[in-house]
Amino acid sequence: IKINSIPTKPIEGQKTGTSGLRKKVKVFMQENYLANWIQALFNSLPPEDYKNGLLVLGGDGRYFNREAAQIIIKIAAGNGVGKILVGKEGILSTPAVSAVIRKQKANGGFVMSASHNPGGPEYDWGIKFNYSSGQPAPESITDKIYGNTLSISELKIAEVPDVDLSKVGVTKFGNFSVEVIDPVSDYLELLETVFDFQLIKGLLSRPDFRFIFDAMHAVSGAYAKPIFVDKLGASLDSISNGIPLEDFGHGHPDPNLTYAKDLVNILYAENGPDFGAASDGDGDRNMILGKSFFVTPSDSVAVIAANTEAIPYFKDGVKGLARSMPTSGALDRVAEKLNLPFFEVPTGWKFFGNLMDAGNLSVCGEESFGTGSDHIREKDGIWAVLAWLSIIAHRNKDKKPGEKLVSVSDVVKEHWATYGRNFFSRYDYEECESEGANKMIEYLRDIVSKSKAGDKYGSYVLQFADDFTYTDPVDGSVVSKQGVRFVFTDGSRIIYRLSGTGSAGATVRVYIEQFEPHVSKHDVEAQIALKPLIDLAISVSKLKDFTGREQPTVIT
Ligand code: VG1
Ligand code: CO
Repeated sequence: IKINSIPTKPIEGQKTGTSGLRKKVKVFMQENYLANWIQALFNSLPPEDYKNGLLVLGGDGRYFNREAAQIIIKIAAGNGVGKILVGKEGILSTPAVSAVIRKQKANGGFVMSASHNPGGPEYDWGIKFNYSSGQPAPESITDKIYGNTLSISELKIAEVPDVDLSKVGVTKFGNFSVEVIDPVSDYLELLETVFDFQLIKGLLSRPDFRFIFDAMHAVSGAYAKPIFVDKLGASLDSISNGIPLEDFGHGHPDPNLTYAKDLVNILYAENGPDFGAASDGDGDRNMILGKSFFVTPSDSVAVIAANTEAIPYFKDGVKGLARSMPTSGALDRVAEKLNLPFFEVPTGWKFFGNLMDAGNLSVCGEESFGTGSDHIREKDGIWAVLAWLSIIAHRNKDKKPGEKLVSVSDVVKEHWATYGRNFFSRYDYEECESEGANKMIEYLRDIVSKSKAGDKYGSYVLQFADDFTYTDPVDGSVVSKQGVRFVFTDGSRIIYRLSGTGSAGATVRVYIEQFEPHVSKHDVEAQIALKPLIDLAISVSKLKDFTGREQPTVIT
C-alpha cells in the first residue's frame, strides 16, 4: 500500500483526562485534530507494540464515529499496523473492546466514545486507547502522547479506500487488512464462562419476577437483545431505548437518578418491576434498582463482593478487592470480614489493571456507577447487571411459584445489617467557571496544609486531611493530587475533586460519607442522614462563594 506523508502542526489542548481525550465534536472535526492525536499515539508506542500488529477498533455509535473510524484505520495502516478488527457499524462497547483485545491477543485497541457525555453535532466526542491486556493506557503512555501532540509535524496516512463497516468479513490491502467483526460474540462468549446463564434464565422466566433494562439509546442496546432476550429469555419489551442512536435520542447517556429518571420512575411506580438496570454511552457503567429501591454503586460492589458464591467465575475464590478513593468504605468492611487483600486507588479504571494483572484483584468498583472484575480490564455494565441477577436468582432458586421472593432491597438491607451501612452521596456541580473551581481546590489545599488531627469541624473531629497520593504497589509509579479529603475520627469523610472527563468548564464533585453500625438507624434516607455533613462540606469549602452555585446539578 502507498503511504503518504502529510505535514501537520501541533494543536494545543490534546491532554487526556480521567478516561481518554474528550472534547466537543466540533473541536474533533477541525482539520487534523483527531489525526494528530492518533499519529502522536503511534509516535509514543514502541514499534514492537504495533508494527505488523493487531489492533481493535469500536465505539458507542455516537455522531462522528463513522468518519473517525476511517481516519484511524488509514493512520494505523500508514504506521505499519498489520490488521484491525472493527466492530460492525463501528460498534463495540468499552468492555467488549477489552474482551476482544484479550481474546484475540491484540496489541491494543481504540474506543470511540465520550462515555456518559451527550452526543450529536453540538455535543461531545472522545477517544480512549487500551493496552494489550485490555486496560486503559497508563499515564506514562498518555503523558507521552500529549508530549508528542506538542511537537508533531508529520502524519503517515495510507492510501486505502474507506472500508465498508456494514458487513462482517475481511478486506485486504496488500499486507494490511481490516476485519469487520460481530460486536457481541466474543464478549458474550466470555460472559457465558463467568455466569451461570441457566440460573439467570430461570429467574428471568419466572412470572413473579419482572425485569427492565434501559439502554438509554446507547451502545448496550446492541448487546441487550442478544444477551437478555435471546440468551436469557427476558421478554422483548423488557428492553427500553434499545436502539443505539448517534445522539442517544437527545439524552444524556448517564445511568443515574437524574439522567435515567424515566427508569427510576418506572421502578418507583406502584406495581413496578422487581429489577431495573441501565447503562451509559459506552456500556461500562451500570445503575441497579429494585422495586422502589436504589442501590448506590458503593453498596453494589460491596454486595457483589460479599455474594460471589452466586457467580461460577469466582468458584476458586476471590483474590482481592479494590475501590477508588471517593467510593464509600462499604467494600472495605467486606474485605475485612472475608480477610481479603484490599486496595484504594485514585479515580479512573486505569489504576485497577496492574493489580489484576499481578493476580491481586478480583472485584472492584467506583462510586460513579462503575463495577467490574478481572474477567476484563474495564468496568462492565452488563457484567454488573448479570452479577446482580445471579445473586437474586441464587437466593430464590428454590422458591415455589407464589412464595415471596428475596428482593433487591432485602439483599441490600441484609448486607447493611451484617456489615453496617455506609451512607453515601455525591454532589456534582457541572460546567462551573474553571477559575472559581480551581481557586476552591487551592483554598482547600491550603486548609489541608494547616490542618492537624483533633481539629474540630462542628461535631466532627478531624483524623487527617490530605490531597490523595497513590503509589502503585505493582510498578511503584506515583500519582498525586487525586482529591482533597477530610477524614474524621468516626470514619466520616468529605472529599472534593474536579472532574477529568468534562468537555467544557469545570465540574466540581463533592463526596460525602458516614458510617452507621446500628440497624435501627439504617432506614433513613441518605440525604437526611448526611445533612449535617453535607452542610459542613459546603461551608468548609466556601463552595457557593467560589462557584456561585446554590444547588448541585446532579445528586447521587
Ligand atoms: C468520572 C468518574 C470516574 C470514572 C470516569 C470514567 O471521572 O468520576 O469514576 O472512572 O468518569 O467513566 P471524573 O474525572 O469525571 O470524575 V466513563 O464511563 O465516563 O469513561
Ligand atoms: Co462509560
